[in-house]
Amino acid sequence: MSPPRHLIIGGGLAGALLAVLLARRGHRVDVFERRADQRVRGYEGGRSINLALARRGLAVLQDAGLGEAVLQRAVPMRGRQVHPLDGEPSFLPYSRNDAECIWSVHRGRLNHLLLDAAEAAGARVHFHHRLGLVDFDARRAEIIDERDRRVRWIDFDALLGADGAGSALRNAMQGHADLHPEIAPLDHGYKELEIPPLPGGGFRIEREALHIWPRGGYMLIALPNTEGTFTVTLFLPHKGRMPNFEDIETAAQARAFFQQAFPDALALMPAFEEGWIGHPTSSLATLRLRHWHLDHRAVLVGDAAHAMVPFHGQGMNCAFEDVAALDRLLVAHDDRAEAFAAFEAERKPNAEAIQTMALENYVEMRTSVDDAQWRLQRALELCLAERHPGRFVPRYSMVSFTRTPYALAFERGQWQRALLVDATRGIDDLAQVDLATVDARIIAELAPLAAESPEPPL
Ligand code: FAD
Ligand code: E1W
Repeated sequence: MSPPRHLIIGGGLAGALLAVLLARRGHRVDVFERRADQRVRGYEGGRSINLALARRGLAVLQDAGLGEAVLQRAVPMRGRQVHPLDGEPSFLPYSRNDAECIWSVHRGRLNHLLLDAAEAAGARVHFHHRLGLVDFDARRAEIIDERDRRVRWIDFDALLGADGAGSALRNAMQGHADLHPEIAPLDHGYKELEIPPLPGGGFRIEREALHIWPRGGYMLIALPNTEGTFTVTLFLPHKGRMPNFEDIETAAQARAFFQQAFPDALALMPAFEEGWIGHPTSSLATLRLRHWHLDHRAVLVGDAAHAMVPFHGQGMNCAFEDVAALDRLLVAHDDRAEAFAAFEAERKPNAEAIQTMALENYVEMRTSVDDAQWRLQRALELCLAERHPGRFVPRYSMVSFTRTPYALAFERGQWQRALLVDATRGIDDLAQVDLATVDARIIAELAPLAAESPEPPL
């Protein structure tokens, strides 16, 4: 008998990593990727688009033996650099001891590295090939060559959908499974810009930080790249109350808006107008499905299963956790349908939790930073985190610096927030907090967080 044939749809971050793991298990793996092979031309001509890699995503890469290679070209971000409209920027470290940071990685280079590893493991990657229709009864997939529109029908045992938020496999599965998609579009969109290096090379703003310009109804962020550039992203409502994308019709109007809202950032972008005109305004949404798989024949991972808004920087990290879980469960279950069902049962509550936390973090990032009560709660949070290490861990830290399942981080975060609100009600200074009572409640009601451990043994 020939080994089961796995077709992975999409050679992005999740698809390429899934190909590495499945091919190493000896599976027959073919990846179909709609775009061209970005490795051919190299990245020198392309733009730098970066992503924050957190502990949980890095842990998956390390387990796959790829951690070192990724970190070599990553920039550590040790905290937030907050840029108020008037006044000096202030740096808020992510952790006191500097042990914890997130990493800015280049999306193209990371994808490149994963595709190389997939091919080295024996997976075949077919670029310019997109999934069209699927005949689930005959177990044949229509694969279209984007260059000449030629169509081939390819037999499969399992289809693995890593084809992103607009998943073609998800659409094909719709007719056969009650996926029940719910799409919640965000009324804010985004546009990417770039801060170039200084003329002699070197960074124009603090290198090892995630920069945030919170402005209440909208915000700007910037993440560092290794070459001295920063990728800047403006998040702004599409329409409605000013300012919004719809009412900014010309590059001159965009400059005037930045001059008012982000004058210091504008001064760092000599080619502002080119960037504004050259880059599209894109949309964001949360996608929830009732089911992620069709018996033993198809399963969705990453954005295809659970696209989220980017405000926690966790979409890729969550997708990597998905891939590790699917790989582990395919080994643990002889029956593929059981493995897919176990995967969905394990990951869906966690994906839903990070989707919610990502939405909440947008409000927090763009507004609360300026609120006195919010700052008092953050100060108490840091104080309690120090008094109860491994027990009272801020939600941001559980998500970014531990492998605590998202659903558990969400639940503990709710409890902790209620405590912070309670303990700071009616006071305006940390010294007024009744620490004895707060400590007692934490010890009585909040169990220590499980120590970090590797994935369950196989
Ligand atoms: P994708 O990376 O989208 O890959 C899908 C692949 O499938 C693509 O290569 C596509 O070409 C291919 N494809 C699509 N349709 C077909 C088809 N029919 N046939 C064949 N191939 C197809 N996450 C983080 O962890 N940290 C961050 O800091 C972060 N920042 C973000 C900032 C922004 C502005 C946005 C929008 C997202 C951000 N994310 C971040 C989320 C992250 O980009 C995604 O969660 C991640 O890329 C999901 O990986 P994926 O492989 O599921 O999908
Ligand atoms: C991270 C696009 C993006 C990516 C991110 C983050 C944010 C805000 C955004 C969340 C964060 C790294 N965040 N940062 N500081 N506090 N929360 O941690 O990835 Cl908008």
